[in-house]
Amino acid sequence: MTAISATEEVRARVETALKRCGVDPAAFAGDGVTARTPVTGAPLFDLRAHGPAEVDRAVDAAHEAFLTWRTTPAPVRGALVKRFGALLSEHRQDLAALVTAEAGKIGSEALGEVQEMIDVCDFAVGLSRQLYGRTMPSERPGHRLMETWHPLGVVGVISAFNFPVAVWAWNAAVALVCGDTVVWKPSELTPLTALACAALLDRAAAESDAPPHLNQVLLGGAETGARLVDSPLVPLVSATGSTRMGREVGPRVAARFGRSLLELGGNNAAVIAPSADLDLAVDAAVFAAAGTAGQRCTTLRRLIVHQDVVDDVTDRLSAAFRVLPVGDPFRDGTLVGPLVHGAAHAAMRAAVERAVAQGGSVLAGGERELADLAPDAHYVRPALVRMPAQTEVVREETFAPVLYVLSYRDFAEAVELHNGVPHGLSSGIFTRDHGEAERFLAADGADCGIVNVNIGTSGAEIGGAFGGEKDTGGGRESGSDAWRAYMRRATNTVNFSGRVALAQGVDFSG
Ligand code: UN1
Repeated sequence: MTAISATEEVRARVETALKRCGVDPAAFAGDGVTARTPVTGAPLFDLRAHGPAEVDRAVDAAHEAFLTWRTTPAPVRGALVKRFGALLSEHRQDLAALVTAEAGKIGSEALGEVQEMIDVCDFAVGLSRQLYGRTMPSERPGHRLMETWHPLGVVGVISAFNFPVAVWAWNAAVALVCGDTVVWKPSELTPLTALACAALLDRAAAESDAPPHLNQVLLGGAETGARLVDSPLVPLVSATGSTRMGREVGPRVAARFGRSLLELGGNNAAVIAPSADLDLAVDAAVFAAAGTAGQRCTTLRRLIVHQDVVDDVTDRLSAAFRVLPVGDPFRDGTLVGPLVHGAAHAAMRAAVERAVAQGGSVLAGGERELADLAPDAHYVRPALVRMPAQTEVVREETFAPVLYVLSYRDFAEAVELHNGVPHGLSSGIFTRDHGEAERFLAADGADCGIVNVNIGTSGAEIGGAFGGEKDTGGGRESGSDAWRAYMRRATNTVNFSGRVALAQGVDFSG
């Protein structure tokens, strides 16, 4: 269990997976973006970053494709997404291997992420026959009042390393059935995974006689993203990443009256009430806090536990954290893979140090592991830190596995602590008290976009709308009626009365 795959082994897996998906990395060779693996911390391939002229060309080509795609019947657009979903199923192992290699996710979570793509394709295919508008009763005789939803245009998708494919797929599958085209700027940490997905989508498009350039990938860093964000031919920018990134993207898009759909950070909490089933609560908390090495935007970062059960909960959690198998995500049995890079590790160390300085005590974890076997990688044992209060560091999002534990006396205090942070993404309560659960779900309960009962904060299904409030950015993606963000609404009034009848009873006959 302790051995770490050699970089050569990871590179070989990556090459095989890319080849099967139809990507030759040599075709993308150049400078500007280095594909790395957090499994060993080593570089895999040097890739060419796209310059501003290429961003513009990609957007122009996407706009050109949009002009055809917008009049392609939505169910026909759905047929393309159906084919894409089938290709994703066929290549699920290849894509999962790439996700593990570039994002460091364990096999089961990497496969889960690919499953999320397949599921959202299914969802979007159904949606392609359900882009419903409403009809309303007109106040005028012989008139019909209705709304029509039309395709919007080119959607710029900016995605993060931690969900290198699922979040793009939420956007792309829905955007495509809505009649939009996509230009995708993936995280520079996960370029290969993006190229593989794009190649499969191109294959699906070619097999479906769809126009070229429905989806294009732009490799590069912040400048590449900024060029996309500023493009007037991109009416919607859907960006997932840090709150800092969202603060730049949102105003820039708004300045040109574009729309942005922001899915930013989270500082997610769960409340454990005295009536909770503690076995269930602890199991759920361990996955939510330590899964994906604490690098989900939905990761559980704060646990707010009733004072009567807090010692019991921390004892159980400490025991669980101490034995979590940390190691090579390619190995069966590993549950916690590496952090994505050294900066993430430095941020974790700094947060734990600050927590201690602010009165906290580390109950378990926090140490670096496997440094002898993989000196350039960053494996850590998830940290459990008991805090005397919701101090400054607790109110911040640190993108690493650090779980702060706070205690509360009454329900109102629990909700206040819960909501007392800038972010508002995901939350949960563990309780057997039905009334308390309902109060948590109510208007004056948890203030997040995702609020769960007896479920941790991470691992949402694609059928619901995903996103959150406050510093999380307010966007909603994936299921429910999130599709509306990808379309424009036209209100239509049709007069079949044969005479002029003005609304609000206005008489203009003189
Ligand atoms: C993210 O971390 O950006 O709910 C997305 C979850 C996943 C998606 C997370 N379905 O944890």
